[in-house]
Amino acid sequence: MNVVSRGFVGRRRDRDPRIPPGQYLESGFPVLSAGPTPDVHPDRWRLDVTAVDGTRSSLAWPDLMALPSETVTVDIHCVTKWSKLDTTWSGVPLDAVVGARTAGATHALVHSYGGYTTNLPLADLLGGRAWIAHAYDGRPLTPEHGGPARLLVPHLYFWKSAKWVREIELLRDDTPGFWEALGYHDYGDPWREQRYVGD
Ligand SMILES: Nc1nc2c(c(=O)[nH]1)N[C@H]1C(S)=C(S)[C@@H](COP(=O)(O)O)O[C@H]1N2
Ligand SMILES: [Mo]
Repeated sequence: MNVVSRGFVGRRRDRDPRIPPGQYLESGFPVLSAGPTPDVHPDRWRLDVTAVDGTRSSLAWPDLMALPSETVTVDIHCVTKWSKLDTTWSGVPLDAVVGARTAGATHALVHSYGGYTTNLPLADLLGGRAWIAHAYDGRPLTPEHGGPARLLVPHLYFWKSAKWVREIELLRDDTPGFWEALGYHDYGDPWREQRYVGD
């Protein structure tokens, strides 16, 4: 590739190398929800982890808060083509949440309050690449963005980051979630533009 032209396009904000193909830079924070925002108070919030043998563990809000949180700055990419750079979240790594319960599992189906679901390979939830996020920009996560807590998986299209997370169901097989059953890509890698089935 020609070094001069690469330097030239690199100065354009909409060609920031952190923006995946087909995406544009968004500076606001759009709200995308397939249904109404559920009202989930931390007092009644619960996160269940269901293992492949059907056994279930359940975290209440104080349990989540007692786990070590990380603060991360990541880029997020919605399949509707906006990308937002340098978003800062605090959350508990999934490793600490599903950690010892993964025997026999290859995938997860993540369930939200309100009924939304999304599926991911278990490996994409582990290794410090996914969090149960409870704060955005140093403040508690607002309800429209998934508060009190949402999944954050920034390396996949943002529809995989289930808001109002309720349950992580560990599975021996892959099962499509809400958008995946409607024709969206099963995996959703923004760098490979995996928007729809067949991409
Ligand atoms: N429970 C739930 N989670 C969801 C969604 C939804 O409709 N319901 N929309 C997804 C989509 S398509 C995107 S782009 C992001 C949007 O998150 P935001 O509204 O905080 O920007 O949430 C994802 N998680
Ligand atoms: Mo999205």
